[in-house]
Amino acid sequence: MLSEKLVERLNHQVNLEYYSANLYLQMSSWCELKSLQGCAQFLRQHADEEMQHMHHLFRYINETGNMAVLGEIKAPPTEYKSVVDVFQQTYEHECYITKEINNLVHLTLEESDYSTHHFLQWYVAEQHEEEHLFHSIIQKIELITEGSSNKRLFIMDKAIQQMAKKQRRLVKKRRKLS
Ligand code: OFO
Repeated sequence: MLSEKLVERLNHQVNLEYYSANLYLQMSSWCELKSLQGCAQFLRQHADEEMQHMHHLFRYINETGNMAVLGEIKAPPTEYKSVVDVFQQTYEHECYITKEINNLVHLTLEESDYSTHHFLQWYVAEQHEEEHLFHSIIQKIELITEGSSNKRLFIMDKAIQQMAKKQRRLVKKRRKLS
């Protein structure tokens, strides 16, 4: 039995995951327009993952006999200074999501809701992976684009495309296991 406060906070997280999906999809559109197809593919795939995060939470709320509620989702930004800015913003966004997940986990302990506490451990592990992933992308971009020639930018895009392919294989593997 979830408390009202926890239902409200879980629904807030549903909407944040939805926003994350929209944010990454919007960023992919910006990348497409700059002919950075590798980055666009990576971000589109990541948007799909965020939708899975949203559905996972949505189902959990329903399974506990409560109403999952989709609220108003704010529009993501459409302008970015550069591809570094795009990935810097993804990293900052993931750090923000981690804080929100941690607050949720803290609330489950305050309310002795060990079932929801257990459920949220998947998100705790996922946030660790995602912060690491986006931080490593920023480091790679900074390394490759030092001097910022277009050729280097092209190499960087290819590297991100390879990461996107690897990520897709991992998602397929996870789906087979679940
Ligand atoms: Fe990017 O992990 Fe969900 O939001």
